[in-house]
Amino acid sequence: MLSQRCLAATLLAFPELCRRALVPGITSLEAQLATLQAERSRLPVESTTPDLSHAGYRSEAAALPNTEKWVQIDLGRPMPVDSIALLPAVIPSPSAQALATGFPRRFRIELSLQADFATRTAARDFTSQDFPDPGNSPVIIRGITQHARYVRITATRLRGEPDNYFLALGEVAVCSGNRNMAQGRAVTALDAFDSPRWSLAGLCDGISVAGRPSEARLLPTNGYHAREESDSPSLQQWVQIDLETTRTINAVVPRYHRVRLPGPLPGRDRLRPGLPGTHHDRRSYGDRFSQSR
Ligand SMILES: [Ca+2]
Repeated sequence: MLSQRCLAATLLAFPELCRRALVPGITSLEAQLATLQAERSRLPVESTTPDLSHAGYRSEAAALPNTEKWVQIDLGRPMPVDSIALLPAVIPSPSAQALATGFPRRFRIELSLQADFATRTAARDFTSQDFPDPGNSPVIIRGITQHARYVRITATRLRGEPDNYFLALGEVAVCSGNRNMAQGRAVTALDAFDSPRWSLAGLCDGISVAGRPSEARLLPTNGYHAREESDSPSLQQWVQIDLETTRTINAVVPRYHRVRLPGPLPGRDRLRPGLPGTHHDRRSYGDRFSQSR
């Protein structure tokens, strides 16, 4: 004869027993859910706000703007370099908004197989005129296709104010294929301002205004690929992301898979924010990125 306690437990479990009997496969689904939750718990936490306590690299101050400063990255070994992204350094402002600082007015990016850059090749040269202030947005240099171990950014005209001109960058990503090979690599410079906010390592520590747009590990998939339309070369194709709520967009950073897209990039970066079913505020972000092509 069941005791009163055993009877009460059976009655309490009765709805659960009915649910399992009426929904086939629920045990299997629960096992899948447990597996997914375990995998999710192992993923890194993505920061949606910039870490302003680690702003990146900053040079020592110079009295005059036309003072040359440089910083370079050792990729560890020679490798193909396809693209380079410069992410501005940001610091807190009195209005609590992230304020970009120190992005060079004029600069060049050079590659070398030697640490002293005795021989070098130019990846890009923006020293003949002032480069537009990118604000908080990344500047992406694509189509480099050179072989190098060292990457040097040399500023020839600095931003700042009298007696306080300097070079600052929040992060530099050097991509070989779809991998950022600069993260965690050794950084050297002509000089460096050292403080809790600024450090040489801050140039390649993965912390920037863009959060963590890339990881050092090889991605497990190639990303999104539209259906192939070999008979319709002029067909427009699109893909969109639902952000679930209205958000301020500071930057859109497309990443392309090298094997699938060996030629010119589709759409020339015509990235347009919009509202579902409308053409409201379809302001193009193409110009922001085209300046670095
Ligand atoms: Ca950084």
